[in-house]
Order: sequence, then structure tokens, then C-alpha cells
Amino acid sequence: MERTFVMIKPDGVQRNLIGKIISRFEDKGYRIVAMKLMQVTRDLAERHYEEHRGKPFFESLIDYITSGPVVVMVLEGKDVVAGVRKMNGATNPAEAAPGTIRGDYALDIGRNVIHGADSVESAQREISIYFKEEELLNYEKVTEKWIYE
Ligand code: DAT
Ligand code: MG
Repeated sequence: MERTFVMIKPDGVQRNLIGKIISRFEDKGYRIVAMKLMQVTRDLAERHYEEHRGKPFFESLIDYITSGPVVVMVLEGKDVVAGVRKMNGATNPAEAAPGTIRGDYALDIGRNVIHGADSVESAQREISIYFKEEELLNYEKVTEKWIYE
């Protein structure tokens, strides 16, 4: 089963959106296989976002991600990488469709509430940055026979 990496960013935590955001993913049918509240260090943030190093917004992105606690999680499900990206909405909330997380809860690109890995390879890399193998749980939910045919 495919896995993705998701982060509720510091603004999402401060604005009491943790429960609402997790509910959206649960309601969709994705299974949470790992989750924790944590403070991201600059070193960790720079590793996470290394593809953006040198871009004009890099330093403010690192300041933002390290500005307070975040919730990180690993979600599992059919086509979960693309599915979560769709649920998150466009990177710039000004362009994110209503009904998406960024479309419903954000206004500025530098306060866009949520992160989701952009490919299966990115997901694997990001999961390994934020989680140890033993933090990823293997279990089944009884509802899954009503979610998958
Ligand atoms: P995404 O988070 O949708 O994967 P990304 O990987 O291109 O988007 O960028 C990572 C984060 O960096 C993004 O959530 C917000 C910030 N960012 C991206 N492009 C930006 C820009 N042009 N100006 C300011 N911040 C930007
Ligand atoms: Mg990205």
C-alpha cells in the first residue's frame, strides 16, 4: 500500500486546525500509520526542503517551519500521494480551490498550513527524515473492507 508524508505546519497547530485536518484524511479513508507532535530544528527543516535551498523564499520557509510545533504523520492508502496533494490544494492558497485545505484555511503562500510529499520517492525520503522504522505501525482497520472493494 502506498504511503505519504504529511505535516500540519506551525500555523495549522496555532490555529487549532489539527483535529479538522486529521478528520479530513480519516474521512477520506486513509490510515494513519505514524504520527507525532514535534519541534522541527533548522537542520531538519533544511534537510526536508533541500530542493529549495538558494531560492529567495528559503530562509523565510525555514523560519516558518521552525517557528512552533508541527504535527507530522504518515498516511497509507490507495494513491495516497496524489490524493493528499489534491486535498491540500495549490501551493499558493490564493489559487487553491475551495474545498481543499489551503483553499478553506489559508490566504498567504508563506502560511499555507499543510505539507504533503509530491511523489512516492519524496514521501520515502521525507518519512525517513522524520520517523524511525519502528514508529511506522502495521495494522488493519475493520472499516477497510467498506472502503476498498
Ligand atoms: P508544496 O508545499 O506545494 O509542495 P513547494 O515544494 O514548491 O510547494 O514549496 C515548499 C513551500 O515553500 C511551499 O509550501 C511554500 C513555500 N514556497 C514555495 N514557493 C514559494 C514562493 N514562490 N514564494 C514564497 N514561498 C514559496
Ligand atoms: Mg513540495
